[in-house]
Amino acid sequence: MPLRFTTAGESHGPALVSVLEGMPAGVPVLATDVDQQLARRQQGYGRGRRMQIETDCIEFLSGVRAGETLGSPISMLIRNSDWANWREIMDPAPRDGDAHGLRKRHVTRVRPGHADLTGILKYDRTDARDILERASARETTARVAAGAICRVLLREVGVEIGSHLVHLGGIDARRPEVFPADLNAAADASQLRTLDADAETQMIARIDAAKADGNTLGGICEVVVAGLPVGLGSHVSWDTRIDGKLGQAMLSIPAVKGVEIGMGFEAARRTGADVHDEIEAAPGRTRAGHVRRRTNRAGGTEGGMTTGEELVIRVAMKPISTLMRPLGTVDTVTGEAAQAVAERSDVTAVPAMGVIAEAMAAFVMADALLAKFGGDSLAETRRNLDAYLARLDERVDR
Ligand code: EPS
Repeated sequence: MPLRFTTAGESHGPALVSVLEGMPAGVPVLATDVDQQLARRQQGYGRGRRMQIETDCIEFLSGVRAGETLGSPISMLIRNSDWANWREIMDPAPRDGDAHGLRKRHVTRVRPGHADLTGILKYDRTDARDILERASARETTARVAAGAICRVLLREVGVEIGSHLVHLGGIDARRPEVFPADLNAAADASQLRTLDADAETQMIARIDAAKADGNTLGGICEVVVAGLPVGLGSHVSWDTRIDGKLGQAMLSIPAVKGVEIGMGFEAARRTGADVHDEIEAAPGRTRAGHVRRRTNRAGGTEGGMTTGEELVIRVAMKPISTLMRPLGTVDTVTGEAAQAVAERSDVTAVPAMGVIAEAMAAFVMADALLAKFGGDSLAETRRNLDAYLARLDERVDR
């Protein structure tokens, strides 16, 4: 069964729901495994007041019993604390509105860069709240919940995922030559999830300046996946290539506009000799097929498959489109020129985006792992993986 997940819920509705289907039975999961990831997503300098209102945690509704997955769909509920303040506005029951049928806190001064305008035109709505409540990045909480379960499966087979922030609002962070042993422990210790303390100080000053100016900032995070076996994904068809799956997953994160794997766009500017990673024998590196790339400019994929080197993905997020110093727009009811609505929002959410990108990477890699090794139970998945690794060993023993 392919691994898939879906989410439901509006930003100020009663709750979010995450449903993950196709996870084998016997994966040891606790609610705290998920809650820890949700807490990581709530961090980051530059968030607005909403993150003080919420303390995200899940309730398992199905699919987990006595600390283990059952193989059935795993559904998780995450309540929105802020709903208490929005009951009337978000009430599913019909309520009288004004002459246009608009309720309190309606949005017609659509924000440039947001889903507001395109959404109301496509779905034929008058109030952009009908669009923005779902377009809100609040939805990513439910993605992180699904990703947290995928992450446990990966951990069980020796795969670890981390991330760090490499750019914010025009300031680059220095990338260390060698990553700390626990990348996330090091990144999470920083308010911006960056490994460069000097850059962090400058970034914080830039966030403060943007806030004072009613402006917003974007940035770039790097996701690193270690321990993957060679051969996840496939060269045989366009929709089995792992690079394509990662691209789709990352570009689906709200406000993400770019993805690079390994050297990414820079590879287009260099010659082949300066791009491709030379290969040498490395007995004992079973997961990479007993070889090593002298460099990892490819970022862990060749031919749409994992190489067994670290997977390195950079994800670029544009500045948030809700500005407290609003941009010019049109009021979609009156047709007149207006200033866009200035709803409460964040100045930047790039550190959180890194955690969301980790979750999306966890889903893509868990899906690719199960596509190759299958298994209705974790033990069966492991047996199949072990048999494959044994075959990789056999090839060098010939
Ligand atoms: C968001 C606006 C803000 C953010 C929100 C995303 O929420 P609110 O409108 O309630 O102030 O805090 O992010 C989250 C709630 C979250 O959990 O990440 C938006 O418009 O996208």
